[in-house]
Amino acid sequence: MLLSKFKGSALAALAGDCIGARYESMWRPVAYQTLLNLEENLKSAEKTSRRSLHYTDDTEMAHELAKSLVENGKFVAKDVASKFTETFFESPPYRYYGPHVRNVFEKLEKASRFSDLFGPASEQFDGQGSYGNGSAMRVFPVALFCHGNQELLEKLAALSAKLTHAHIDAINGAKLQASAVEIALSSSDGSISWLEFWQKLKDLIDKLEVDVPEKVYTNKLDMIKELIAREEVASVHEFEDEVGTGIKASEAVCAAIYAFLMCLADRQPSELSSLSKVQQVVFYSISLGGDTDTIGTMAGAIAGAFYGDEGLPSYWLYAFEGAEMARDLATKLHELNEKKNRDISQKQCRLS
Ligand code: AR6
Ligand code: MG
Repeated sequence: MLLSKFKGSALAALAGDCIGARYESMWRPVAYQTLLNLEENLKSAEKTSRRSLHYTDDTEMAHELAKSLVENGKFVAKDVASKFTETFFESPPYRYYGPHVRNVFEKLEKASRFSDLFGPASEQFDGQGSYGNGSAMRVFPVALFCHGNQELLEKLAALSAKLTHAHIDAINGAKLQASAVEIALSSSDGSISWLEFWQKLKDLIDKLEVDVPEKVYTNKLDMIKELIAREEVASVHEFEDEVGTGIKASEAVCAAIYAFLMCLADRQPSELSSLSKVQQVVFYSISLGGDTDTIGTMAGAIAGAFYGDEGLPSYWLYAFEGAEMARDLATKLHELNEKKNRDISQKQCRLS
């Protein structure tokens, strides 16, 4: 079951990115019927073996991070930074990187030759660091790598974020998103209510937002709880006003969490009921509009880690660029996790 969850997380993250990227520049809600029509078109990918949708920077960076973790068996900041930088400079234009992250890669490569790994990110935006969602959009491999070790998860989520995003909201966003994936890996459908899931995230944010200028995640998580508990489902416009769906980590991470929790609470729109649970989460998250590829990929990573890959349509493996890579990296991260557990139990046997 755990392998299915690892693969589900990586594949649904890919799907959310590839599908969401179609609507990224619209900056308005996406109609359910538009998404259902796209899904219908994807079905032909299996017959023609034609990759129909490209992934963007979200997946590119997540896969580079995963490769580094797999190759090294640990987090090596310099290797992650050089992998991010090399792929960035080789990227086709349709990866659509964030507008300012190029500065970081140029400084990492040219100015410091990877000797100062965290300096360039901390110089962004007059020394504030970026609060963009780029730190959280790529973090799910950290959750898979650290499964079962929350302390390590928070440490690596922060380190991986700080290579490009030094603002506290971007760092906390990466920790929150990785933790949501970890809670999803550690629980199953029927074993946890939406409110229990929400409470675990709130407990984490209460701990993280002690010494911050503004408790952005605390406020947004409280609002999410209120919106889900409400009798009438909030309109996307109200959600946009109250929580947001933009390029800030605090908005996109909370939008992804909201979409997942709405489905866990069985409040997903009836128009999507013909789809599997994971598909419902991915499509519902994209329907919110805004930064759709990044909200889609983060909601997908959580939903896939929760429901596993069984509910994913087989044509998803053919429809998206990078699907084999996603499955392969998830399998390798799972193997690492199994090995770590074997090593721990052997050590315990020797000690007893
Ligand atoms: N002050 C003012 N504006 C800021 C600040 C700040 N401290 N931090 C971020 N912004 P960036 P990303 C604004 O460039 O997070 C792609 O589509 C500023 O307008 O670091 O890596 C990805 O797929 C800045 O350009 O990019 C993601 O969805 C923007 O936030 C998305 O872009 C994004 O920060 C974000 O990528
Ligand atoms: Mg993107």
